[in-house]
Amino acid sequence: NNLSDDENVSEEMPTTPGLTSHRFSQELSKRVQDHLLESIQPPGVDGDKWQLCAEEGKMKMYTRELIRDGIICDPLKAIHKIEKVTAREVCHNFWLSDVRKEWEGSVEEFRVLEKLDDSTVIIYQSHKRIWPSAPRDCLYLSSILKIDNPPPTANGHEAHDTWMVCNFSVDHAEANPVPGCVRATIEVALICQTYITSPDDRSDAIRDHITCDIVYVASINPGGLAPASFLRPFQKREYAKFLRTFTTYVQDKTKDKDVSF
Ligand code: 16C
Repeated sequence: NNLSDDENVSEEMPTTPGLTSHRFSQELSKRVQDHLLESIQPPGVDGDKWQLCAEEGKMKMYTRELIRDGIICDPLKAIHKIEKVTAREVCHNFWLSDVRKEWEGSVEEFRVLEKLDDSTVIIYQSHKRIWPSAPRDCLYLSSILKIDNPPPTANGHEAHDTWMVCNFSVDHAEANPVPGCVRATIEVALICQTYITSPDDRSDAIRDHITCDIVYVASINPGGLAPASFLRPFQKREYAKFLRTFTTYVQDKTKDKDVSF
């Protein structure tokens, strides 16, 4: 039996995330509730506002057109199913600063500005420049949470566990605007649920019987004008690249390790 609860988890891994209080607690909790009410819903349930824009294996990406003050801010919702990893492992690798550069290809500079509690940090990051646009940076709070009472799932099965990472733009005294750099604002959530399938192939390795359902939602305001003909295909490509790279990264990283629920 290679099941273990806490072995193999980095020391930075919070054991009881989301339980302390800090100056963003209320805002965080409101956003988490909204994600659990809305973001977690499969596309199609609320009047079909989401349009399927890409499909790759078990990954489906949906978007809808949204322009704010002339700026394209199309939100994205992606759903995915990956084998042999748990919700905790996926969320942990998405949240943990130490491994960010191992999978996040768009980041140039990355700094943790403040640690609000064991599961919540404020991050400044700048992104690789897309010529001839102005460079972009962003400043956001990032929190990892275990969700104890998730809403019933649309697939009719009960998840073994539910984890979430919630990222959203905040202000911070140590990250004043950088001259020449356009600040993007973000609202991102990664919601993951572990399912354990019954062993029908005689394999007794627990990892072979684990599946993780993923919902990833992102609303990014790039903070300045960029032509739609460039931005829409660019976003689609970059989100797909991220989902592919990140999920493969987590699978590779965990495959020889004990399972961490
Ligand atoms: O969620 C993701 N990553 C997290 C950790 O980094 C975090 C990230 C948020 C992304 C913030 C993006 C801000 C502007 C991006 C500038 C684009 C640079 C790309 C360079 C590529 C060589 O939650 C995964 C994020 C996946 C990112 C997809 C990219 C979406 C593009 C958004 C619009 C960019 C406008 C650029 C204008 C020229």
